Amino acid sequence: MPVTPEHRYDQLRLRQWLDGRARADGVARRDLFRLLGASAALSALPTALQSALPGAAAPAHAAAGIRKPLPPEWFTVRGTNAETKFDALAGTGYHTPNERFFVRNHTSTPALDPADWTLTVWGSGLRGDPAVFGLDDLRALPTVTRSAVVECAGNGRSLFASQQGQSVSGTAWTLGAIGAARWRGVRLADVLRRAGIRRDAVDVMPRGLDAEYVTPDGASLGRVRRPLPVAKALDDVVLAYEMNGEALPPDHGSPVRVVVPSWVGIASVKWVGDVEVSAEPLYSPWNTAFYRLWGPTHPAEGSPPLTRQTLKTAIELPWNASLPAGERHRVTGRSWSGAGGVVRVETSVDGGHHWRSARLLDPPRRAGWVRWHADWRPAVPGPAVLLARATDTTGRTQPLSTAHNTQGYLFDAVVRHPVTVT
Ligand SMILES: Nc1nc2c(c(=O)[nH]1)N[C@H]1C(S)=C(S)[C@@H](COP(=O)(O)O)O[C@H]1N2
Ligand SMILES: [Mo]
Repeated sequence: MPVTPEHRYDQLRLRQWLDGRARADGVARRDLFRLLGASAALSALPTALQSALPGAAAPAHAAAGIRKPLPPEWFTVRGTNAETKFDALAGTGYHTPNERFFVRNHTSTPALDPADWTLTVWGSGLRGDPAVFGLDDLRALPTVTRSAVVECAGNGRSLFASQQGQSVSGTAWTLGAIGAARWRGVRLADVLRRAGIRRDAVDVMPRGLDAEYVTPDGASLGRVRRPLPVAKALDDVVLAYEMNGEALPPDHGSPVRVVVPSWVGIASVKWVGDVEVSAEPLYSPWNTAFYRLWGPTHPAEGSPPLTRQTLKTAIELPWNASLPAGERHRVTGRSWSGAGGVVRVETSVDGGHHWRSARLLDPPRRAGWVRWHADWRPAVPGPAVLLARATDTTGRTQPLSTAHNTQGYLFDAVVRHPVTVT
């Protein structure tokens, strides 16, 4: 089944909502009217994604609600979240060790006992009653292992400010809100079929068992949940219980999480406890108020909900790394694209006048990244800027700037990485 372009499905879904044929529990009506364009001029910008969280006061090696150790050489703590330092990925291989994988928590990592955990699949899109699966029931189904990155839609967000002078709301990630893992589990499609999904089901909404998310304004948006069109849900989505050969760690969704390859990280719901299968379209705050593009170059009513990730490159060096002059340095990095694999990476040390091909160490992989390296012998001491840009299987190359959007999603511009030649 082909995945319908999201903008077409979104228009249909909105019309159905207007006709009273879609469900939007926990979504403010004004957010839906804004998407319809009915009150675009009046609508306030969402403020719920502010990065000012109480956790900011915590020491830099701990984040409220994250269970695993966060050594400062591997992580930057940002509120309830922990960003992987890209230089901590140098030499770690293709997959990101679980201990170094970034964490994005709306609230806190919950303590769930795998022995009591169940997954309930329910809703108007099933032929009959809800179906309940325990972990053993999932383990009895055919297993699948998929390598995929999980990346936050806001990865790179701070570059809107630091590189383009634009203000955006949300966690000020640099480029480390991404990791690659081998996810082992079962196909969501197999579970939905066993639960008796009907042919007229349209949306599938997994929901997390972590606490309700309360915005900085004090509004509870309910538990983290986001609808997936049924075509994507039946395509390559995994219910994962293992990550890189280990039981899924608590911070990454233990005992079971959803993994939606190539899509924005919010789709990959952690600690999943139920999945609503609906014959009517569904909304949640995570496909209405958040995860759409608003800004001068986007439709007044906002873009369709974000689905695929964009194209990015990161260098595995600290910001302002010192590199001795007159020596050959092997600059390493990674590039990735939600639209398909990366086929070319080029670097420039003269502000983009000349570009040289980097050596790719991996074949292009859908939903994955490629590692690369390029040698550089800087002659003159002083500040310098390294540029690297990727081209993906669709032929798209990273641009020099990204069109602004108020929530700072999908930054894809070439990053100017400062270093100091000593
Ligand atoms: N239940 C639940 N699922 C969630 C989240 C969350 O806070 N709660 N955060 C989402 C977001 S925004 C991202 S980017 C990814 C991060 O996955 P990770 O913490 O395993 O790196 O999980 C997604 N799934
Ligand atoms: Mo995210």
